[in-house]
Amino acid sequence: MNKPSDILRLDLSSDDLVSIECLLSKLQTIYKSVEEWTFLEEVRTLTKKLPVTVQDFLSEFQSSSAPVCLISGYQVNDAEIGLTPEDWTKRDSSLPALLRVDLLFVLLSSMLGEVFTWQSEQKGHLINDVFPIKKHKDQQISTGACQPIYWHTEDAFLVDGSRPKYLGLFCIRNSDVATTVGSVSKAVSSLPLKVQKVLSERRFLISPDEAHIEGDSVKHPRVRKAIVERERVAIISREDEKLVVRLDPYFTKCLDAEAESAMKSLVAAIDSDLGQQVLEPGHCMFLKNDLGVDVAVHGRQSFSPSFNGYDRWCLRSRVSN
Ligand SMILES: O=C(O)CCC(=O)C(=O)O
Ligand SMILES: [Fe+2]
Repeated sequence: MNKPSDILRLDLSSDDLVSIECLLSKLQTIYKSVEEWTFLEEVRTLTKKLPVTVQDFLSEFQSSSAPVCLISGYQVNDAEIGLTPEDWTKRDSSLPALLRVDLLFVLLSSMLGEVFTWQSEQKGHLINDVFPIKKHKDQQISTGACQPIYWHTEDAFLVDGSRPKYLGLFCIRNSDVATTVGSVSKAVSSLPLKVQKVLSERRFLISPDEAHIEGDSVKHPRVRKAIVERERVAIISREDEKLVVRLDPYFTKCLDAEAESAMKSLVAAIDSDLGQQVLEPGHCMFLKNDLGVDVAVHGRQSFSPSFNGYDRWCLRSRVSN
């Protein structure tokens, strides 16, 4: 994953940018938020108005074996985007520059499927904010900072069919904090068949991560179910030619010594080929999160937050089939 060629890339041309700006200006006169139901009803149709190069690129990503893609070139106007909020309740989504980014991100994400969210995280806002929040700074959570986020697939604790198929990250502001990315398929295929078999057996327990168990989130049925029922799960399984993955070692308990050792081998294989991508303002990255010829894990380096309004800020989307 270290080689830049491992990530499928598109750098937007000046023509693409002009047509994106035109589209966003028009949409901005109609919709005041990406959460307006009229926008959400129309969004799949509106994706047809994205430049053909972008549509083709995202279709190619879907059908390719690449686990990660990156679209670059969009210019975020840092002065107009406003300060990085203290927490997501303080976000001013009506700021025109921020609304443009929200619209673009939901449009791009909707090319891959349906954007969805969880009531248990950030009060069910469609797009999650990823920036450091003071009270989370030392936690293993995307709104933390001082701990590296150990690599994972998103929502690994959730049952089959409810995890995001794709995860999107759109960078608004960053200095040089790297997102880590790794290929699960490469790592799995480097392991002996005996180890692969152990990983595909129900010998693991995955707990919800801290973002889902904050405050009253545990009241939400899916989260409760995961905590109360503690279902034994497999880390990998196969669906036709594809790999189904739920991998979050930080929150996983291996139920016997063989399972522990298989997990250790998988972790070492992923670590040995873990790549780093510094997301720059305007970068939009999508990861195959759950099912694919290859699936990506992602995480993040630690950093020192300043809480002065200029900390790193990304948006995150979850996309289903
Ligand atoms: O901040 C990042 O680059 C990724 C953090 C993360 O794991 C997430 O937002 O799901
Ligand atoms: Fe994540």
